[in-house]
Amino acid sequence: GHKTLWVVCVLMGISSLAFYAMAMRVPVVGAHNRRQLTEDQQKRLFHIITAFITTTAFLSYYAMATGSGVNLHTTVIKETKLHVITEVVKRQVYWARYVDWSITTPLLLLDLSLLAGINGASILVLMFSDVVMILTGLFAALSHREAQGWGWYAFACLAYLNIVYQLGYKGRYAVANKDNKTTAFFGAISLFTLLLWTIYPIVWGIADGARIVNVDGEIIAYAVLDILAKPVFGFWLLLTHDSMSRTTPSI
Ligand code: RET
Repeated sequence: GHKTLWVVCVLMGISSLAFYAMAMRVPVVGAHNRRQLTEDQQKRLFHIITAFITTTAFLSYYAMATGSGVNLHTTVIKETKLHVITEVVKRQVYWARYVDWSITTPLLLLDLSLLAGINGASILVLMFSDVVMILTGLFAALSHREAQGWGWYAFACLAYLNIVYQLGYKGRYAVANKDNKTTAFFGAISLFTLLLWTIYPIVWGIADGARIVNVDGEIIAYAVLDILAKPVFGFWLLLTHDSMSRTTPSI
């Protein structure tokens, strides 16, 4: 478990450096005209947002690997009618994940929103639902009673369904105004995102919630998901976006 946390920490650090280097290579001075300047600034925005995402994950994995982002949490399993607790279960809760996710998942949605050209109000709705999803997920993880925890989990799932709706319908509607390449690329990367994100609540349910999988298994599952959702997503987005704006004239 511990080794995995360090490996991901290093990977996130290296990806961040790569994204900052890529951001610096986007020219913002010496543009030929105003439109070119705006396009370069927009491009740099994607690079910066994506670099922030992996930087946050780097810090959170550093916290988890060194043992500062984790708490030993007690859940009541059995109690008598007079509320005498007769059975508890203790498990590590890596709360640093939720701090990471509350910053990075809105930024991931911002990347996708800017790609699709979703309007400001819908971006706000997406980000609000996202923060609700992560914070109610944190409350689920920190519950001392199982039923209470599943209640929070249900609220988080509702918020997630709204994200799927907003991105799936509003996103597709907005991107239809853009060129064919952008539409196709948004279709692919948003599908990748939604499929990947759907695995998180499943892992949570099996590991954190039902405790069928132990803490080591949980660490490995989230590690794989986080690498796909952040560095792999990031390189895919930036490299594709770079090559698209080189070949398609923007109108
Ligand atoms: C929780 C538990 C409660 C129910 C739901 C969840 C969803 C979490 C998601 C997390 C995505 C994280 C990403 C991290 C980036 O690296 C909080 C697990 C619905 C969708 C993409």
